[in-house]
Amino acid sequence: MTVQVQKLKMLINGEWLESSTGATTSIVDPSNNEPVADVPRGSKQEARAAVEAAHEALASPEWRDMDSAKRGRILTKLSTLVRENMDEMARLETLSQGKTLRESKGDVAWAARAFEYFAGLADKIEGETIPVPPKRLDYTLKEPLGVTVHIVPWNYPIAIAARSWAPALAAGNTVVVKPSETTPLTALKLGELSVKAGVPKGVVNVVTGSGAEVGSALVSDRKVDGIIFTGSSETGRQVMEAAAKNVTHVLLELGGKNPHIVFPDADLGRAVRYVKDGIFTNAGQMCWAGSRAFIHESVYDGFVKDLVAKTKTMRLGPGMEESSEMGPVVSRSRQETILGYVKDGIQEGAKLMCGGNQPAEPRLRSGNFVEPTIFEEVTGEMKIGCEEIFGPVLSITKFRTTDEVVSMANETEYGLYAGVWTKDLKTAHDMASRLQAGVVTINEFLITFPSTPFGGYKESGIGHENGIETLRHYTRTKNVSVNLN
Ligand code: TXE
Repeated sequence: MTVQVQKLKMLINGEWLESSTGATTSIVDPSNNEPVADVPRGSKQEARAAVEAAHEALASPEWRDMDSAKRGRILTKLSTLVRENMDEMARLETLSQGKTLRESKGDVAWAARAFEYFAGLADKIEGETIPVPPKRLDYTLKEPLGVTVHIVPWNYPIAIAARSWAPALAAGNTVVVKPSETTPLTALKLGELSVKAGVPKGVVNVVTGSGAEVGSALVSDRKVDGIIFTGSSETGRQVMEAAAKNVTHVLLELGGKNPHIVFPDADLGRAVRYVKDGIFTNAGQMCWAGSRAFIHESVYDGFVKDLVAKTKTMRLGPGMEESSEMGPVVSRSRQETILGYVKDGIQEGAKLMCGGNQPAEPRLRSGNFVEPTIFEEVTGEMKIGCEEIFGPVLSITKFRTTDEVVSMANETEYGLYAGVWTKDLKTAHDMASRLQAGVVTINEFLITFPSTPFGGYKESGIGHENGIETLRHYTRTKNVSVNLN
């Protein structure tokens, strides 16, 4: 298929601009590494201009004094526009990120739902009155935080952009979004749709460019009031350090090394399907991937046999092809890193059950494909047992007792997501309370709604995305104390 290379611009202060340096970045299709778009490579200058535009828009009567119900209506319109443009947006996502079209459509639908959910909250952000001694009145005002910077990664470009863009606007903030340098296409489209939906000039800015230049300039800017970052723990630390210099509020969503725990009484057929999808969806490039599976010894052999058999039948292929069940990983360098982890696993003594290579099919050689891979006999000391691989590699370990599995599951530095498989209510809730993870799912996996809080324990992050709870990150509380004497 021949793809017309699109030449795109970035959105700053209501205008579509090239980089002041004239530099561009070529966006490539991970299934064949052919160019699909040219995007401006912004510089510090554009980062500063975008923050300045957002800062001015914050004080403009058009936005500052807008009825919160009208903000809600704009977000509803945006949600509708996202739905109307679903096919094009899903195509853009798959072309640059690699995931299957079916997954991209799911992500675009999720983004539309996020705008709809926060549209409904825009006029329900309330302060409170607080009882104080007589002849006094005390109340709180919930004000917008200010200018929020959103640093978005490449694994869920549209969904992750939407989940912070939506509450930020609902609460009356102005936003500067920096998409990943590899996958900026859907964020630019979302910028275009925001303007169409009626977002005033400067309220939404989308600056394309590298993390090292544009990202670091944005997170170090003194006029920024909040940073919402999703990415690696290492970059998250750098963002936090930069934010500390200006005492800027941060919301961080970082990595994960998430366990499935399969008890013998579980619906094992269902558990096999979800353990498989929990690591091979999005070619495993997910902070919430179920990259470790702990299986009870009494059902271990049958479970692993079934899982490996089902995994071996998976069809790899370009995300644009209907028949593909798993697409490529996002870049050559990610492919090399993942295959490096496979070598480490073999060297450290884990047993490779399937996959572990690039696929042999000649037509897939030009893309960044990695076979769905399963290791067993993995321990928490092995690299593949404790580090975030961010690829289609599952580590399996046998367990005997509940105490033992809780201790193994909690052993890593991460604590984002965990899946428990059992029909026993007591076991389910006992595990929910003992697992160190921000989200625990029971007989379910890879599920999150715009209405349910999502955040990590330990090095998986600070604060929560989604749900009413996330609005804390987008508002300031002002206390007003009145003397009525
Ligand atoms: O992430 P980075 P990378 C994890 C995953 C993956 C690893 C590396 O383990 O293998 O991170 O991926 C921007 N100041 N996750 O290198 O660098 C960058 O431009 C400000 C987990 O791609 O964290 C991009 O927009 N911004 C994760 C975003 O940060 C900076 C999703 C993420 O890039 C910056 C992605 C800087 N100094 C990777 N440097 C998840 N939690 O889902 C980079 N960026």
